[in-house]
Amino acid sequence: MIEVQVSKGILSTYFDKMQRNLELDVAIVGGGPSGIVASYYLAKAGLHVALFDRKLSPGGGMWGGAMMFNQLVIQEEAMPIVADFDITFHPYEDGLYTMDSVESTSSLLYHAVHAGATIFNCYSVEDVIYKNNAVSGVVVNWTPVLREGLHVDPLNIYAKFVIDGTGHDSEICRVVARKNGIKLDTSTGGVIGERSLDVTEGEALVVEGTKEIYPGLYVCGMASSAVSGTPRMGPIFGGMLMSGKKVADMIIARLK
Ligand code: 48F
Repeated sequence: MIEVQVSKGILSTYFDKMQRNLELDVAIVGGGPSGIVASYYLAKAGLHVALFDRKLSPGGGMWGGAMMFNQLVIQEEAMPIVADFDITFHPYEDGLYTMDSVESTSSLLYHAVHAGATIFNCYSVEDVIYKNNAVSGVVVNWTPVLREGLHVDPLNIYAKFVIDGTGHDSEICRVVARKNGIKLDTSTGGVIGERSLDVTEGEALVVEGTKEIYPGLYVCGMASSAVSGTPRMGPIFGGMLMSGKKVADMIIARLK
């Protein structure tokens, strides 16, 4: 009966997919531009990587351009990454390029999945697995469960490395520091919080701050600005792409 086949097709393949992703090389929390770019390069290098995003539509702050004007600006240094994702671009002024934010976001997602990354949408990472003074995986729950405040326990997923790509709130860094009484690799040992906007400094420091912030836990994108207390940069996206590639390259160098 076709009606039942449809249901069985979804359930059996979904749970296969989930079981294949219970033990990972890398778990990425947050499907903004930096996390998606990281997932692409990690998967392309042959690593087992899954990305978890709490929203129905991953892509983070990239869909809306700025103030919902759906265009992006990217600087010259990030253009090799734009080429890897086959995004249409137009030269603008002074080494800057513009592109359509919907095409850009969907291209990132398309290429990440085709490179072999698995994306789980509607998953909120509420905690990490923390053993022997290191982060060793993520603790996930359905976003609607958390939104409704339902008292339902999560599931656990092992990963050799976790990437915090949760954007401005650097949620995973916060939870690791708060729950385990440890010091992160920041000047205060905690999450400092992002500073006000400075495009030049913000773009440079977001890439510089992309690093292993605690054993087993890397940070990329705006989460790296927020944790280390560097300026936000607004709707220029080259730093996000370069941060995603940098974190992937760092982990590939360790695992390969
Ligand atoms: O903020 P976001 O787009 O991440 P990003 O890669 O890029 C930042 C830019 O979009 C922009 C900017 C650039 O100039 O400033 O803001 O740093 O996306 C973060 C994603 O993480 C998800 C959230 O739904 C969003 O899609 N997310 C956040 N916390 C969690 C999470 C969580 N605990 N579990 C799962 N997903």
